[in-house]
Amino acid sequence: MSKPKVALITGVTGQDGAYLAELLLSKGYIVHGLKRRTSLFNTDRIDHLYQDRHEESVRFFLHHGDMTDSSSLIRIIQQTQPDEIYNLAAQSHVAVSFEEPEYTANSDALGVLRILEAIRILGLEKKTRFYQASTSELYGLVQEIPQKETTPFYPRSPYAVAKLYGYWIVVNYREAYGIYACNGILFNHESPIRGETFVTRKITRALARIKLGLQDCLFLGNMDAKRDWGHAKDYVEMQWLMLQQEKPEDFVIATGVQYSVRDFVNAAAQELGMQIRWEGSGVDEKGYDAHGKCIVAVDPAYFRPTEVETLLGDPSKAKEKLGWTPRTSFAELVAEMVREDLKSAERDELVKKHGFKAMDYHE
Ligand code: NDP
Ligand code: GDR
Repeated sequence: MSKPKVALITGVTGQDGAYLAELLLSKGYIVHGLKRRTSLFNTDRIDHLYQDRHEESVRFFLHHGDMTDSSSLIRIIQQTQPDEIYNLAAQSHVAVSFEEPEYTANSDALGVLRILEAIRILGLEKKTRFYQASTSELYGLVQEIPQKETTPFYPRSPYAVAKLYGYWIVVNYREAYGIYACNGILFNHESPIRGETFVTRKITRALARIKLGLQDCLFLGNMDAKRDWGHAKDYVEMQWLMLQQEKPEDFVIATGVQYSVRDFVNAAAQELGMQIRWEGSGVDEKGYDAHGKCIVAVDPAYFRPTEVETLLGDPSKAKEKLGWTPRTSFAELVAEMVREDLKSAERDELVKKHGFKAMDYHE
């Protein structure tokens, strides 16, 4: 029997990390996940994968570490000797990056360098393959429609600028040291386990709660923004495939179809059997339900100092070389997210009915 491959995933507690860990375990990998210290449990998304380390044939391990702490990264890579590293850890919220620009640069830009240097320091250049979670945010103020691998970058946030450094340091270490390292330039991808403050999940969660009377109104920022939204579960498969090629290359992963934030609201509402009537424009735009109650409104607090208005990917290269075709349509993605958020809202409704306080969060 051949030895199982060993993978290290940074950001294993995040949306993509959880799906990727699940995928690699299903392929027989030994999976190590890097997890940062938090004051509350943050392993909700991977609890179903947890294996008691005292049991035999355990294949999933968690390690405490941080993208801002070289010593922890070197130690974990030395201990685990991975065949593949998937660098998914990041301060990944664009709006938050305007509030925490220095931390975002430290984790999202220098963090990438720290891992690549760890590979060099430990002499793993020929053994360890490296995947970097690059992003369509690099295109920012778009220079070409649709965006492909050769489209010039124009980042529009501290997050995107940090990821731009990450992108180029990967290219540089590949060329300078022959490391098998590649960038997946992934367009937005969502799922029922998407973070609650990204716009898609915020919408599906809020509308499900509004439907059950647990919330009054959904406040959003720029509803004209357009994105190319795919399903995270489909996208992590491409992350893995990029590391299985003969030569390391960078790939755009996208659906090639674009919708506005308002389109997403309409699709989610429809899924819940709600019809939204829109009135007004700009900051005065409002969405009303069938009883004339305002359930969607604009709050300029969610506007960004510099916005990315439109993103649309051209995944031709991935189609040709990786055999990529998105499996989940926009309508299926919205339906799945709504279904899961409706279940959570129903649970909260039940809890409330019995006099207990339901879980809530504040942005
Ligand atoms: P999430 O925000 O869901 O997950 C981010 C992960 O990084 C979490 O596990 C988080 O830990 C961890 N993390 C954050 N900061 C640190 C740190 N300093 N040290 C160690 N771990 C840290 O992101 P996604 O899963 O959606 O995205 C994965 C990656 O892909 C990110 O790098 C993101 O920027 C990038 N990306 C995402 C796209 C998308 O549409 N989802 C598109 C393109 C790129 P914790 O759970 O403790 O917060
Ligand atoms: P994005 O995702 O910035 O594209 O980054 P997000 O869902 O946060 O925003 C998408 C668009 O919706 C607009 N918007 C709002 N956004 C949020 N979060 N909350 C709101 O209330 C709201 N109202 C309107 C935004 O202005 C924006 O135009 C995501 C992250 O996963 C990144 O890590 C990743 O790199 C990119 O996708 C590709």
